[in-house]
Amino acid sequence: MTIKSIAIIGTGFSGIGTAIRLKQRGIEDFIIFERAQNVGGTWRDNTYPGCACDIESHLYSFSFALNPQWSRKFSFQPEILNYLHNCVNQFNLRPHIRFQHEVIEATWDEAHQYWRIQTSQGIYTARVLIAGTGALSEPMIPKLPGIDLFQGHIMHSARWDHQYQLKGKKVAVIGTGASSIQFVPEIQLQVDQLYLYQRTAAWVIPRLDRVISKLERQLTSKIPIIQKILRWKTYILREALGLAFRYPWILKMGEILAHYHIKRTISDPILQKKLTPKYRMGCKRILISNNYYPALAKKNVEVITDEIQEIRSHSIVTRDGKERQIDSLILATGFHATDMPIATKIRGRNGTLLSDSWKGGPRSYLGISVPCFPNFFLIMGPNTTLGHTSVVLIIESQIEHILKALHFMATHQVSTLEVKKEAEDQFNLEVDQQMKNTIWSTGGCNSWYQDSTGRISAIWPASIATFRNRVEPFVSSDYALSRFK
Ligand code: N01
Repeated sequence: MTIKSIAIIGTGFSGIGTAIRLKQRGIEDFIIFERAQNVGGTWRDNTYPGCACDIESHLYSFSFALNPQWSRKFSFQPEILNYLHNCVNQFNLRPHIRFQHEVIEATWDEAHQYWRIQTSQGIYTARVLIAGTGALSEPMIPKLPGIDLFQGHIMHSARWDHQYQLKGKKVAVIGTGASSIQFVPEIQLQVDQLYLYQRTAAWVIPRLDRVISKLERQLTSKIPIIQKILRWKTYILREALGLAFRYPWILKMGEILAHYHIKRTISDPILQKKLTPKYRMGCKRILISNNYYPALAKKNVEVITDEIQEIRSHSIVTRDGKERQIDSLILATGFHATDMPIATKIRGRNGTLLSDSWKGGPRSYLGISVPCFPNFFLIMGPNTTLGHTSVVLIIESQIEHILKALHFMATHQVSTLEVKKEAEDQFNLEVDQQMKNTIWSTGGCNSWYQDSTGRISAIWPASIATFRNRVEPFVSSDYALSRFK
């Protein structure tokens, strides 16, 4: 069995970005496991109508693979997926990818000092394991009473069934987060009746989208510096926006805008009230849409805020005793974000499972390394999600750290690198201190940024500049090292 230097799990932005940067450094001895038949991660899996990015494409793309051809300010899913395909082709990554290879379990082999990776198509070994599986890969199916007894059509927003015709049907949607607000206006046009079950109203502001003209695209193609300037402009504006999450009084202005957005688009005061959030803006992801509220005001839509009591074979019953007959149930209920399923598949020293070591409260050093898990790197690990800007910036910083770690290993004959517990504790202390006065701590909401222990372990509490300064340097003294004998 040949031992690979590096194994990567996943071909989303994290896996593809890592592979590109490895190749740019002249490293070819790596393999990528992908459970699906094609690349793209969450942008492959989420194909619901209206699926789009709420961050500007010039920033939601790699700095080392700029795309001058974006057709809109905020791209739709097919264009982002196409971009990822182009990256794979441009950097010739396909020979490295093993499609339909689901990682069943990866175990650190202490005797041989490598990772033993059991996939759905056999066992592989690698000195270094990089998990690029992200936080939004496994759909969350809510444990609602009776959900298993539902006899109609059911799907999760991240696993859209395009064969099923919604036209003329009575459809229930559970959830009013980032995914829901994108597809609800699309399906409202087709369905006979739409019941939208809302547990918590979201803060929604206008989407300032626009088409990027052919002339603009030609200019960015011919004069690449223009695209870099556009990226910088967006980066700086979004960093400035990030201040609002740490100084929540600034968000008052956003709240005024959002209230106005509701009043401008909805005339029914009862519906206005239902859609007005009861927590501070920013505590949950701020959503952008121009067509969500107008869709909810249509005659074939009912927004239901009573708690779901039970799901029956063809209906949903709420606490107020009302039963609504439905043909189809769409779960827009998000993902297993803080209880990342990949953690149940990674065994470090002494066979310890990552999920057992986390015990429902994921922690790490820089969102990358975890004690007892040698030569293992996460991308988009704990405390790396963002509320204000592009996560691709986080991914790029983490990749830089990992590249430096790999370079250090190669130039210092290091066989294993394992982060020290003190370094991890220090990092989490810093994160928790920075989190204290942010809107995520004080905003009065429950969100998927909190884990089962109540700690906010999903989101990064500061700016990208702070993240870069902390993450991009490789501080070897934060790691315990052993060398090849
Ligand atoms: O999921 P969500 P999502 N009973 O977790 C409700 C990213 N994203 O798929 O708020 C009833 O936001 C839940 O209610 P509540 C982005 O990072 C990015 O929409 O918990 N309701 C909520 O309304 C985003 O944050 C883009 O009270 C239940 C909804 O389901 C992340 O994906 C685009 C329930 C879940 O909302 C997830 O978004 C789309 C229950 N038992 C998504 N359980 C970009 O543009 C859950 N809910 C980059």
